[in-house]
Amino acid sequence: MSRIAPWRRAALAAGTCTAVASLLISGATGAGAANSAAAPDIDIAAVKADLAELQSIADANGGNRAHGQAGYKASVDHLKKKLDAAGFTTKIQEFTHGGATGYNLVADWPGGDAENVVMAGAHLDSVDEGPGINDNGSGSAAVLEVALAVAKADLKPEKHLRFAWWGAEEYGMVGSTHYVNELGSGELGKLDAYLNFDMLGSPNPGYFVYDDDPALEKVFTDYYATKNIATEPETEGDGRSDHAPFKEAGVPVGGLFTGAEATKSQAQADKWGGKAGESFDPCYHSSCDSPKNIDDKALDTNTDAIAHAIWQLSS
Ligand code: DTR
Ligand code: ZN
Ligand code: ZN
Repeated sequence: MSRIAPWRRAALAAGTCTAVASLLISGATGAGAANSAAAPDIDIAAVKADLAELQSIADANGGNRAHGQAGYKASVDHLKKKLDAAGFTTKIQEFTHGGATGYNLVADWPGGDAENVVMAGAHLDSVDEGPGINDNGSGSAAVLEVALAVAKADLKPEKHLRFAWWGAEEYGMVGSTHYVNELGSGELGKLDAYLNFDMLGSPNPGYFVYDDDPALEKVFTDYYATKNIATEPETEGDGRSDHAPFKEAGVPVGGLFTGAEATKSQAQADKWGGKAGESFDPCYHSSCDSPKNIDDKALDTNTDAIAHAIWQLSS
């Protein structure tokens, strides 16, 4: 049972959660944010190198990076090593599911107001069928490279920054639910935003922006507008990824998605290219979800959008 911070419960009861969220976020998107340094461009080559390393980890561990398999823990250890070297305070949170131990990796960037936390996350586990490079090496690598860019810039944000990589999402957001339930209402109440990134490089990409919180949605839609990229509200995934337990606990959520098993409409093909009727990701949950199953432009653009949101929301 997830907990809701008392003041958030009151807000939810009064139906003013979005207004409260907008109030919380507006501080980050107000005049002060306009003066914050712009986020750096994240090198897509670094993201692709992370994906190659995740593929190698799967290759060396039975072909997957699934919960309960050696490839998943090797993925966690690989990312933790990079984050520790960059100066993050990291923690591996264990949980059990299906008789196997699962692991969440949480990395805090030292500094910022601990009472106002901006968090970004992605699930690091794959399905048993394959290496899970788009689902969800893409989100995991994008969040990793943005975190490493924070460290490289030695960012001193107003708000505290926290990054997380979840276990056992494919079993029903098990790792992220465990994290939310263990966090406690006091700490949950400090989360101004949780941003989720699951499948950012689908080969026939759509640019879908989570529409759960208007203020967070606007941070992304405004960014894509500057790139002349048309977006659509993300509606397919309600309750289907790691933002769900945070939303249920009253935390404002946002995020990005490029499409899974759904097929592209003619209107979407007109907007984004490709053919109507094509699956956004024909290798979804399949053994062919390898680095070849990535649209570099989509992954590059989405990674830069994450950096923009992190810089803006934490300033
Ligand atoms: N649950 C994700 C895939 C997924 C399907 N629809 C959405 C919408 C938004 C985010 C993710 C997804 C998975 O299979 O990991
Ligand atoms: Zn999946
Ligand atoms: Zn996923």
